[in-house]
Amino acid sequence: MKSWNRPEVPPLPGVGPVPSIWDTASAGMREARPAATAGLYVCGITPYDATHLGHAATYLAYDTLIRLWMDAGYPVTYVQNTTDVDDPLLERARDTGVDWRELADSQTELFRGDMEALRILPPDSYIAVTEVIEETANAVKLLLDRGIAYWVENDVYFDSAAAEASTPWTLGDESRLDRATMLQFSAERGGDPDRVGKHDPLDPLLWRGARLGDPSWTCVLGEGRPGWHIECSVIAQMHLELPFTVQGGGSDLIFPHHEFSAGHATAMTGKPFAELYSHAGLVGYEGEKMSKSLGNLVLVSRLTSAGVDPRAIRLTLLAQHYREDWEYTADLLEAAQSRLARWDEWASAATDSDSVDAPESPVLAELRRVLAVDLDTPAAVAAIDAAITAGAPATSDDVRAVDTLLGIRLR
Ligand code: 5CA
Ligand code: ZN
Repeated sequence: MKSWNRPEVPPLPGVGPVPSIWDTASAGMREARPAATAGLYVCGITPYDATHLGHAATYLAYDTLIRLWMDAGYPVTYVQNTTDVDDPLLERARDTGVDWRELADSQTELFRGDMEALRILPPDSYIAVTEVIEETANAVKLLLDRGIAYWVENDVYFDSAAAEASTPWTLGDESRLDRATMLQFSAERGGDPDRVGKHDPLDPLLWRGARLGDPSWTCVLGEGRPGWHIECSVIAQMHLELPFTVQGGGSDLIFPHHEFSAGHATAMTGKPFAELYSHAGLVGYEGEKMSKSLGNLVLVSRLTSAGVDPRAIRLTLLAQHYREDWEYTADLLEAAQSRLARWDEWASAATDSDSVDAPESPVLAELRRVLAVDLDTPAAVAAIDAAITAGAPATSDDVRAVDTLLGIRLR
């Protein structure tokens, strides 16, 4: 599927450090040091009600990670999916009387435009689930043949116990949650722990047999469509070498989604899925997690069409640490707008330092230092504020560093 246009990332003098990030699976800070090429998979949107500030914050976190890898001299292969066929999307299409494909296409297009406006680097492979139905069905067939999946009526489930017995994956490896929490999250996040006939209430759906009025495809399993976790498992395996460097997404995906995407992949390949499992905090609004189901959304496109500079939206998000849960308020956007004006003024008086051979400026050194420790964008923002307050005139390298590492092109 078409991705979106890539913003320019200017080269900087010298080389940045390899970033470290928090790893959910080992509950610690780990150096995200790529083998040769950095491999990144970030779970994409389910295309309806795109793009709210929670989505934008999550994609911005991994955009920052990519910028740091590039600055450290690593090539990056970045893969993202779009869940263009799934229960909530189909439900929305039915409720609004829109064809589900049309809904998915138009919302994906809106998302592309928002990502471009925010200058978020595009994935190298942007893959819709409907593009990999056959591959997914084959993957499920493989798991059935190996005895790691089983039928319940027309549907196929992953057999967690069989996977634990015959593969290196263990339930809880990625999420580190106790069983009671897993059961709760399974019920809240698309699972069906109460389905009769499953071997374990936590076993997730791999394949959903055709239902009347539901889209379905004919393949090795008969008629149906993929379950949720298997889609990311298959798409990642098609475009990245396992284990790839970082699996990313919002913290609402820790369980069951990332736990089982990894479990499915390991069951298929015998290899770990990713080296690191990274999760962004959730953005709230008016006291709740910003979510499509609650409808408390602040959409990027609504802000930009009201005339808000997308750079101010980006700066609002950068001023928060990606791993914290936080709540959006209009005050935060206003603060970012004033900050952006101040930064623009600073940049407009920049003296020419130029040339990639010049030594690292103090501003660049500070940005590199703070960002390399768990993508500390608030500290990077504070460093620019401090340089301006200290009255140090900007050099063109400083301005370029803000562009390359923070993705904000000052004027
Ligand atoms: N299509 C699946 C992933 S395979 C999905 O979760 N789609 S989504 O549209 O619900 O979310 C897209 C991405 O945004 C996911 O990484 C999700 O974790 C993240 N996300 C959703 N809501 C928020 C929020 N309020 N704050 C931060 N990130 C969020
Ligand atoms: Zn996913």
